[in-house]
Amino acid sequence: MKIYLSLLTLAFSITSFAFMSGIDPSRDTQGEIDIIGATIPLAPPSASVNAGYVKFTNTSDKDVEFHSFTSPVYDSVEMHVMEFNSGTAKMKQAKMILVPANDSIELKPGGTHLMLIGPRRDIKAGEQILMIAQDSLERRFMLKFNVVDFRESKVNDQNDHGHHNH
Ligand SMILES: [Cu+2]
Repeated sequence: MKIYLSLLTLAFSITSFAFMSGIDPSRDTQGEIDIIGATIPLAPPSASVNAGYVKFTNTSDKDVEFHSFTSPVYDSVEMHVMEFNSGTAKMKQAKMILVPANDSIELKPGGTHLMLIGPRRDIKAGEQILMIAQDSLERRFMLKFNVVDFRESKVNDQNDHGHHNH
């Protein structure tokens, strides 16, 4: 739990500046959902799944139900909740994520999260991954997830040396 908390703190400090917008201007949803700290922790290159974390704040007086998430970078994105049964935790796919009116929901390690399945290319720390959420009214919300390397390994820095040519 302590680890989770410190990861979250780090995630917020890194990404909070980047999240003033995130709403598709072609739909009339401006200001309704605040998207805070959308983060994808960098996964090993061989990983076939990863997770996405974000806090949604609903500033309207109507519930918002997200029914689907898609990303051009992943084969599929599922909504997962955690189920706790006699001491064990298990992920379970959910049909929707509810953001109650005038309330927030936080997708975080150990809780509800987005499961990112089948990356279509290499994903690097520091880049932004586009995701599109669709709600029950078929409105679309554009989200930008920051890919963050929480390992902060010095060894990794050395390995990367000489690869800054793009
Ligand atoms: Cu999951």
